[in-house]
Amino acid sequence: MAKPYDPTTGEGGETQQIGRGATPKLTTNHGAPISDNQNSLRAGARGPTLLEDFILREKIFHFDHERIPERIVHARGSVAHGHFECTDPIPELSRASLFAKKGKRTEVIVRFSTVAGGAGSVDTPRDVRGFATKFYTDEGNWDLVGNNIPVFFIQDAIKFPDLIHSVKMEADRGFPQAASAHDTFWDFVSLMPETLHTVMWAMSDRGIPRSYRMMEGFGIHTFKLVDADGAESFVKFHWRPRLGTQSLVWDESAKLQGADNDYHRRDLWEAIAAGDYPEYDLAIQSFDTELANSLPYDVLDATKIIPEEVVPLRVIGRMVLDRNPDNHFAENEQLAFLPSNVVPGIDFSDDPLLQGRLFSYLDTQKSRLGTTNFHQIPVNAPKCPYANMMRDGLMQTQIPKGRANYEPNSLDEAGEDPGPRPRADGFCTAPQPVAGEKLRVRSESFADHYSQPRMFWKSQTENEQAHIASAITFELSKLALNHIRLRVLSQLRNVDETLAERVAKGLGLDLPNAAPPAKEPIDLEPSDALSIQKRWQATLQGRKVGILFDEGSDKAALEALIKAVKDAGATPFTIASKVGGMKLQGGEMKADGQLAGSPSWLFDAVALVLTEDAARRLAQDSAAVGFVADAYAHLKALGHDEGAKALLDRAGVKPDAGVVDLPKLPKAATLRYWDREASLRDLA
Ligand code: HDD
Repeated sequence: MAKPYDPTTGEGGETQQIGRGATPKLTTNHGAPISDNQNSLRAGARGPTLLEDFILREKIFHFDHERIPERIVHARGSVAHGHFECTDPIPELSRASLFAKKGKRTEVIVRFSTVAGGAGSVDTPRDVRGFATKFYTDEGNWDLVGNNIPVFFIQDAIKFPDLIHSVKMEADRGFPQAASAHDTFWDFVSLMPETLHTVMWAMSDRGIPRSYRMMEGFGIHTFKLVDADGAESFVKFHWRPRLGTQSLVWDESAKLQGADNDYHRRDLWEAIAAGDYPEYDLAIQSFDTELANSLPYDVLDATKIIPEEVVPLRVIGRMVLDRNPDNHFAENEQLAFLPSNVVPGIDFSDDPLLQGRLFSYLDTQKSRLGTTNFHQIPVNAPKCPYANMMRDGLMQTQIPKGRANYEPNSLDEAGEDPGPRPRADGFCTAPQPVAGEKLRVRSESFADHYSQPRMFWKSQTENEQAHIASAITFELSKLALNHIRLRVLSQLRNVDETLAERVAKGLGLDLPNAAPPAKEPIDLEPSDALSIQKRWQATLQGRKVGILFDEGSDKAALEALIKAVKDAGATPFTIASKVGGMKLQGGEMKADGQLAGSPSWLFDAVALVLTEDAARRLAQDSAAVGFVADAYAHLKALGHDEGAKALLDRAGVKPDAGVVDLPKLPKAATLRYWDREASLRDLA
C-alpha cells in the first residue's frame, strides 16, 4: 500500500504532485488524474473554450494567485539550511538548551538580504544586509534577526516607517530602486543625526560586501541571558565568517549590477552546491549592569556599539550552512522571522527599538502569509513538539484532537485527555523592577549622536576613509536639492572636520556652519576591529579566479594554474572568446565562459595565459581590454605569462606588487592592492 502523503517531508501520497517522492501521475489539486496537459477543452478543434474546463480553470486560478505581498523591507533575500554547534557551553550565563553542551547541534535556516530593494532587485547595491537566523531548538524557535552592521539608523521603533519610506523609491515617481543616493533618504538623515553612525557604516565598504559568506552579522540590540537560577546578564551577539570579511570596490559593485543581478544569491548557492560550506563563529559580549553603567553611552541605544577592546568577544559556537533550499517560495518567501521568538535562557532588554520590533514582525506575517497559522508552514514550524489551546483560523492545516480547547479544565477526571498545561520550567521573563511616569520621551542618555561615528571614522585605514568620503560625495552628488547637501555637511562637521571638508570639496561647495549638537561629542578610543583592511584575512579560500586563454595558449601552464588555484581553496573559471573549444599548444580545451559574458568583475583575481599573437589580437577587442583594465582598476591581482604583454599595455596596467607571473598568482590573489587606487581614481 502507498504511504500517506506527509506535508512536512513531501514524501508519500499517490496523488500528490509537489516535492520529493512524487509519482508520475499528474492530477488536479483535488486528486483527479489528468489525461491532457497541453490543450484546453473546446467546442470543436477550432471552436471556443468551454467554461466547464475545470482543469484549465484550476490551473489558471492557482497561477493568478501565486504571489504573496513581498516584505516591506528585506524583500530580496537568499536562504540556506545548516546547523549550529555549541563549542563552548555557557550554562553559567544562560539556561538556553542550545548552549548547554559542547557538541550539541541545532538545526538552523539563515536568510541573507538587502534592505531597500524589491524582491526582483539586484544583489550588489550599497545597502545594509540582513543576516537572520532561525534556530530550531528543542525548546522552540529562537530567531536572531540581525544585520551585517552592528548598529541601526534609529533609536525608537516609532521612526521605522519614516526611515523606510525615505530610503525606498520616492513616493511620487517610484524610483530609484534599491538605492540610498536620493533626496528623501538624505533629507531624513540630515534631520535625524542619530542615523549618522549607521550611515557611516553603510557608506563604508561594509555596504558593498563581496559575498554573504564573507560578511559579519550582528544581533545589534543588547539582549539578556538568564541562567537556571534566574540570574541575568546583558549580551550582544556577533557572527564572524570563517572566510574573513571582504568587500567589493564601488565601481565593481555598480558594474556587477549589470553583469549578474544574482551575484550574491548565486555565490551562496554555488558554494553550497560545491560542498564549500560557509561557516561562521557565534560570539558573545556579555556584561553586567555595573559595566553598562560605566560606559559613556547607553547599551539600550541601538545606534551604539561596545567595542570589543572594551568587552571582548567569546566564541561559543559555529554555524555551518550545508544545504540549499529545495523551493524558493516555500522556504524563502514563506520564511517568517520574529524577534519575539526567544527560548528559555534568552530574554529582551528595554531597547526601545527592540521593543517595537516585538510587535511589528508578528503583525507583518499576518498580512504577508494571510493567516495566524503561518507557524504551521514547514519552514516556520518548530522542530520540537508544540501544543496549546489555540484553534481554527484561516488555513488550519492540522486536525487538533480532543474535547478540551480551554485551560484550565478537568476533563482528566472524566478519563479524557485534558490537553497541554504550563510548567514551572517554561519560559519565564527575567524579573525586573519597573517604575516611573508614563512619558513620550527619549532618554538623555541617548543624546550623543556623533562620538561613535567619529570613533568609526578614526578606526579606518586611510584608504577606507577615502572610500567613505567618496561614497558620501557620490550619494550627495545625486541629490536635486542643495539645501539637503548643506545640512548633511553641517552634521558631518560634528563627526570629523576633515571628512566634512573632503565631501564639501568633492561636491564643490563651501562648508556650512556645524549643526548645534544635542550633546557635545567626545573622543572615544579607535577600534581596529571596525576596519576591514586592518583585519584582512589573506586567503584565497572561497574566492574565484578568472583565467583568460585563447588559441595557442600553453595547455600545461593553464592546467598548472587551475590546479594551484584549486589547491588554494578557490574556484578557477576559464574564459575564452569561444566556449565550444580552442586549439592550444599541447591539446584542446573548452572554456567555462565566453569572454563577452564573463567580465572580470565576477572574479577576485584574474590570469592571462596568452600567446603574443593572441594578446595582440585581443588588444583590439574592447571586452578583453575591459577585462584586464577593470581587474586592475578594481585593485585585483593579475597573473600573466610572457605572451600577455600587448594586452596588459593596451589596458594601461603598470607593474606593481599585484601584477605577477602565473605561479605567483595564488599568493598575490589573497590581497587587494589598495595602494594602486590613488593613481587610478579621484577619491574624495
Ligand atoms: Fe526589521 C524584516 C533586521 C528594525 C520591521 N528586519 C527584517 C529582516 C531583517 C531585519 C534581517 C528580514 C527578515 C527575513 O529575512 O525575513 N530590522 C532588522 C534589524 C533591525 C530592524 C537588525 C534593528 C536593529 N524592523 C526593525 C524595526 C521594525 C522592523 C524597528 C518595525 C518597527 N523588519 C520589520 C518588518 C519585516 C522586517 C516590516 C519585513 C518582513 C518581515 O519583517 O518579516 O516587520
